[in-house]
Amino acid sequence: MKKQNHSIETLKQAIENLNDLLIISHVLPDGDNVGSVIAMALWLESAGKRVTAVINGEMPPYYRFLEGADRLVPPDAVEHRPYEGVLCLDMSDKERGGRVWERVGGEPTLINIDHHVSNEGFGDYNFVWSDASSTAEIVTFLLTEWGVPLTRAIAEALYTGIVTDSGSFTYPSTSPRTMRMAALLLEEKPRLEAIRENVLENVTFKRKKLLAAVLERAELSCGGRLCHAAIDHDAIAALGATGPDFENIIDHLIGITGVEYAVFFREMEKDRVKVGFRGRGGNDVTVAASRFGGGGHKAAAGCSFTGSLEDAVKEILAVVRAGLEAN
Ligand SMILES: [Mn+2]
Repeated sequence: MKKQNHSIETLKQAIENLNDLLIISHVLPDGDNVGSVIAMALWLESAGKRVTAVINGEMPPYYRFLEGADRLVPPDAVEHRPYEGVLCLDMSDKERGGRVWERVGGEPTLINIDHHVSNEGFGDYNFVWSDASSTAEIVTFLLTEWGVPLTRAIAEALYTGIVTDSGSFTYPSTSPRTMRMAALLLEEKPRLEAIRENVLENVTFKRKKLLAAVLERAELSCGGRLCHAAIDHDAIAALGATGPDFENIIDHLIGITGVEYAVFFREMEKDRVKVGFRGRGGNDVTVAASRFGGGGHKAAAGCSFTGSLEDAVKEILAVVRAGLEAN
């Protein structure tokens, strides 16, 4: 059962009581989690806390320009010791933190700040707004409510998080509050051109080649309403593509004229397939994703499949097609 949110004041008190914090987010880092982690780390460090901020995977090159990005350490570099608190940002559940938990000793207070619909409140303190565009939007709200002065570096990190997670303010989760939070951040004059050049218009040759390989494998079905593509581990290895190269690649499948449902299959290793779902036109992709143990938002979800790439495609598309044909 979903737990109720703690009040803004209770949450602030909980964080202020902690002097030694680990800040973590989900594996396969994206703009929202990198931005939110950086913003919280910059604030808590300036407040005199001992802070270990984690980048849970390879730092995507697009976010390296952010001030504070170089303070983030990979899970392997996290000291294995007790922590007073773990601040979990943009994580639908505890497991999304992956291997970093192996480094966490003691009985830390867990603080959970997130915007995923499937987040049931795994923290000792929870603040989950499933209607927010991004965790960065929530962090902006909390920091300003708490009277934390926003610096340019904090604003840039959070603005990047909102821009990336809201599809540059176009996803349905974009609300008047999203714009109000963005307006507060703009007061600090984040370098918009740097955000555009680094985040929105900065694609490596390798990633373009990966996109070509994915589109080469794309197939339409259900009268053109469904588009899927599957790429095996050997092809990925031949391209040298890694985690960050795959970010948003599925948008190129859902963005095809007439397509209202997209599924992308990426073979991670033998018998493990990562599956991404995107929907539009009212399709709720969490229905299929949750059937396979995953979750996410109505328009964007994911799951991990144990079994061959072939079986993943067969079994998951069967569920998706049955859903699509029913409406
Ligand atoms: Mn997010």
